[in-house]
Parts: sequence; C-alpha cells; structure tokens
Amino acid sequence: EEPLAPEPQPSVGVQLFQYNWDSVARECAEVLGPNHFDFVLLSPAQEHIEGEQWWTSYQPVSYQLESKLGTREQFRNMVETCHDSGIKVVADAVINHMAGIDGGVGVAGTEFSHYEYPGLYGPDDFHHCGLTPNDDIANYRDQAQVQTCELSNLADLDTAAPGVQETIAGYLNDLVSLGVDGFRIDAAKHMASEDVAAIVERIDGDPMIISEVIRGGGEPIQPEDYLDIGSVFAFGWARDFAGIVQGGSLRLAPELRDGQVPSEKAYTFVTNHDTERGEQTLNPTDGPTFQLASLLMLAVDYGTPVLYSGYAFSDRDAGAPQTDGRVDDAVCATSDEPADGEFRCLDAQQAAMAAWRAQVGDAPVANQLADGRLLAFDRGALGLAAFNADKSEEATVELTTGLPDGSYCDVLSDDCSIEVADGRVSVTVPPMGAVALHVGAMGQG
Ligand code: LM2
Ligand code: CA
Repeated sequence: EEPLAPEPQPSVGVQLFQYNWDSVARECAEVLGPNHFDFVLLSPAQEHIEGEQWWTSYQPVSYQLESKLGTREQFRNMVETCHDSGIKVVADAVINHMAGIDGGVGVAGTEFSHYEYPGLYGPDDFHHCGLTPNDDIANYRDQAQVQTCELSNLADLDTAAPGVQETIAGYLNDLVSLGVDGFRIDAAKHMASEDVAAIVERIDGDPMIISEVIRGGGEPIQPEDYLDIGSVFAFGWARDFAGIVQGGSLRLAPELRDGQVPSEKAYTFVTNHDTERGEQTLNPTDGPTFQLASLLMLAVDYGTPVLYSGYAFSDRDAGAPQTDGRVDDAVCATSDEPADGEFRCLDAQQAAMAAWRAQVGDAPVANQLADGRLLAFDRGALGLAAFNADKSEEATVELTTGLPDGSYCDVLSDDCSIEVADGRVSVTVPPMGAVALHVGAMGQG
C-alpha cells in the first residue's frame, strides 16, 4: 500500500529575464503552477529609455507601467494568471536611480532630462555627491561614494529624502495594488540600508523583500547590513557553489553555509542576468555542468533557490527579439545550442526537480553518501537525490534510504523501475547527471 505523500510546499522561484508579461503568464499557467513553483521574478516594469539593449529596463524615466515588456493591462492580467496558477509575482524595483543618459523621450512618451522627470523628480531630488571628478562611483571601499555617487552615470536619487521615499513607495504600492507579492531591490548596496528600510516601511502589506547586495571582499557594505529589512541574494554562495560543481567535489555542496548569509534569508541562484554576462558563476553556456548545478541547488537544504531563464546572446548588450520597441513573446530554443535571441526555457528536469523540492519541503538532509564524484542524500523520508559529477562515466551505487519501501520513478528520466526494499535502493546516475525520487512519484510495482 502506498504511503500518502504530504501536500507540496512550494518554495522555488525562477527569474524570467526579459520575458514579456504575456510570456510570463503563459509560463505560470503551463510550467510553474503544475510543478509547484512558489514565485516568478520579473524584469523591471516601469517606463524606461528607448533602445534595443536589454539594460534600458534599468534606466527608469517614469513609474508608469508601460514598458517594452507590456502594458499596465497586460501586467495586471499576468499577475492574475500567475495567482490563479498558485504563483507569486516578485517585481524588480529599480529605485536607486533614474536614467544615465542626458535626456530624451521614454517608451511611454515621457520627456525627461538627466535630473528632471515631470511630476516625479527635479534636480534637488538627486545626489550630487561631489566626491569624485564626474560624480561617478570610483572606489567601492568608500561607503559614501558607493551610496551617493552615480553608478555608471545613472542619476542617483536622494533616497534619504522623505519626499523621494514617498514617491518611490507610491510606485511600489501601485504594483502592490495590482497584486505584486514581493520586490527585488535593484542596486540595494547603492542605497543606505536605513533608506531602503524607510522605503520598505512605507509599502502596504508584508511583501517579500530580496535586496541585491553583491558581496565584495574588503568592502564596507555587506549583505548582512540589509537583513533587518528582509532577505538578500546569496552572491557569495553562488560563486563558491560554482567552484564546488566545477571542481567535482559535490560533497561540499550541502555544507556550503558557513560564512554565508543565514539560510532563511538567502535566495540562492546559479546565475542571474548580470552574472551570466560575467565569469564568476556557472552560466547556461556551461551546458551539463550548469544543469547539474541547477538540480543540486534545488536539492540542498540551504536558502530559497531561484532558477534562471534568459535568451542566448553573443553580444552582452543585445536585447531580446523585439518589434517596434516591444519584446516579442519568448520563443523556447529546441536545440542545446540556441541561436541568439532564443530563450533557454525551463526544461523538464528543472521543472520536475522543483516539484521534488516542493515535495520534500524543509525535511533535513539524511543518509548522505559521498564517493569520489558522486553525492547522494535523502531529504527526511520524503525524497532522495543522487548526483554524478563525472564527465564520462555513469555511476551505479547502492544506497541506504529512509524512503518507504516500494517502487519509484526517477522524476528526471521517467524510469519507474526503481525499487526501494528494506531501506536499500540501487541507482544508476548518468555522467554529469542526477537521479531524483520522491514519495509523490511512486511506480506501479
Ligand atoms: C543592477 N543591479 O545593481 C542591475 O542588476 C544591472 O543589470 C544594472 O546594469 C545596474 N545595476 C543598474 O541598474 C545594467 C547594465 C549596464 C547598463 C545599466 C543601465 O549591466 O551595462 O549601463 O544597466 O542601463 C548602461 C551602459 C553604460 C552607461 C549606462 C548609463 O552599459 O556604459 O554608463 O547605461 O547610460 C555610462
Ligand atoms: Ca544611491
């Protein structure tokens, strides 16, 4: 007789980089809801400068929800569809700065100059730090520079001023009124933590807050400074984890927590839209190593994992495919080597492993076995996962498990012939691959 599987506990998120709102809605309904994801992380929703590059999203011009990713109406519908699918929506809040260019017209028609945004801000609402020749940040060891000078010439808001805080909170509350459940605080390191705290206090309800504070050695501003406000992205973890997976010493992965931010406030990721354009993390172009890392991140009991989906590019500035300034619906690549502009959508393994994570919930790691490049463990008596970092040889291993006796499906391959008997199970793990069993996917046997 089959033991009853507990209700899944969603916790996994996914960053859908430069997906338009219609495509986010589709992903919520077709993939994220059915696989018990918890939330989706969007690209910025506000009006921005014109241009084909992706990073125009990070140069706000007004807080109208009209952008290359869709209209206010499309945004509203997307939130509704995601909620109907059980998925929370986390918006990317670009609130440290406005545009970096001298002036122009935004994509919704707002005329602006570097320090003038009609109806929102004038020159007095910005920092003019006077600490460097061009008012740009030059030295990350100088807290005043990092927080009051300009990041790549982006007009730096005086986030300590009550009026500015009020205006920013008005924008965030507009998003909340449309159902948004949480915020990524873009460039949080570039705002004093007290400023971020004061803005967050003005937000209605109790949204998830995930601050982007990139850990840098020797810097005065650290992620720990922002933990009273909410959670942070675990940049230090992502870099260390990349080293572990690349080096093949997987047994270190479940222990990777000392010196990192506390688990309950850490949002883990293998890559994001910035790091995938750099060298410090594993990236989608790393193929099977990236996939192994993504699956292992979902299996360990540290942090809240955020998967990543973006489009292939050869030019780091290139935007997603667009027509008349609007990003086209995301087209998923069908090959392992996508053409530029094709999206690497979440695949069946990532989706199944997210469902695995929801099924095991917060059950602790147990029965860990590490042997060379192989790592296997249970999560309580609810799930088992095994990983093989060898690039050419499959690994067959006999494991002790707390899983109830019975026959199981490997949710990563749909092989339903795996037998647990007397607390023992034999699994064969493909090279640079994984096997994952859980009590919600038992076979017929
Ligand atoms: C972030 N987090 O703190 C975002 O995650 C990151 O993607 C943003 O940079 C940055 N901070 C500002 O929000 C991106 C992109 C930059 C781009 C900026 C602004 O990585 O390359 O800078 O957005 O659009 C671009 C040009 C740069 C220029 C700047 C201002 O690349 O050369 O600086 O615009 O015009 C003179
Ligand atoms: Ca600032």
